[in-house]
Amino acid sequence: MKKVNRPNVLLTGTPGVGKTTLGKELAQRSGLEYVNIGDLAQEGQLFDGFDEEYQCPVLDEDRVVDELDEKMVDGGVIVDYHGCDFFPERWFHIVFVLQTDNTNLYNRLESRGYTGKKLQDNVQCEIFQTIYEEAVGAYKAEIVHRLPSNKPEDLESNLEQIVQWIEQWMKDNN
Ligand code: DAT
Repeated sequence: MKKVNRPNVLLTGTPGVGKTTLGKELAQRSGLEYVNIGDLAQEGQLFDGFDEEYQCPVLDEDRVVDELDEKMVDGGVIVDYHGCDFFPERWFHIVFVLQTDNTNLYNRLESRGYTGKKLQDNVQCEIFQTIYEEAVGAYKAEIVHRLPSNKPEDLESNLEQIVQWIEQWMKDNN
């Protein structure tokens, strides 16, 4: 990977944990570019089939990777997605897995309109730390960090920590 002067940050975790909220605010404060994979796929129709069980289109992971690679190679991108094992490992300098307490997450997803199996499965995904396991399986353990994402104070402290990490990374790499 060519040398870049700004890092790429992955924000991942179960739907509803607060990736988008954190990612957009982090982009404002750090000047890095925010990319929401769901939106990118929607805009470019980067789908491959339809999931009958969850009633949603299936992401075409290869096309997402192709679409983003050039931008990622330049650095300075914050990526937001509820999965992480299909991105090239070389893309990310740090990975944050956001985590939310069950009841809290249940309420957030319910107010988003999730019901039945979709609601249950997502809460279970969080209980079993599925995305954290996926992240440590896909990236070096030392770049994967868990962040609590329950209350507004968590958002603020996560923002401060990540902004500080980005600033330090840029000092060390420029
Ligand atoms: P995601 O992008 O992971 O699906 P989101 O950013 O859309 O999640 O957030 C889901 C809901 O939770 C939304 O109503 C905002 C709220 N939220 C996010 N972070 C929070 C925090 N730290 N404290 C309280 N509520 C939060």
